Amino acid sequence: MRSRLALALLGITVLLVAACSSAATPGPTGGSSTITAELSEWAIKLDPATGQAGAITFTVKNVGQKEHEFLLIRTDMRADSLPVKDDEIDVTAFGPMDMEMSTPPDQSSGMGGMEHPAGTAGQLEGIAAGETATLTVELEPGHYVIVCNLTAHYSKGMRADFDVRA
Ligand SMILES: [Cu+2]
Repeated sequence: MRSRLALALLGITVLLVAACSSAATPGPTGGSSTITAELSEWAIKLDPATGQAGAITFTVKNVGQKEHEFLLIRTDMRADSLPVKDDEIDVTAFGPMDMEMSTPPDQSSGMGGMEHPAGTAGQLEGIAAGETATLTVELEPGHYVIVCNLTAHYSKGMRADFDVRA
């Protein structure tokens, strides 16, 4: 009985610690305009996880064994609480990223080959194991998430929070 309670308390403590460490920790310094991202099974590691508003270059390394992709989404949601549909993130749910509302989300064309699909702020597709790709995007201050949206990769842990400071 007693040890059960202790275990339960321990579980709660672990959850609290996890919640705290995954929350954004705003610091006094600005972010970086060059970010290194490491993709693997099943994680996305950012160094650093804070960018400086303006042109930001991501150097994306696939250090895993499988092909991955890099998808940047602007949203206030945390990386681990995005809506999942059919084992993928429905990026069109985030709406067009551009300030001008000229291009509504297009349901028919799909994601293939589009450089800047509705709902994303940038993406790199089909990064083979061992490959490194780069992406430079103009970003405004705010919260972003980075995911790999290949089937089930997000759910397995390929997601990261990313903040951009003014
Ligand atoms: Cu992946």
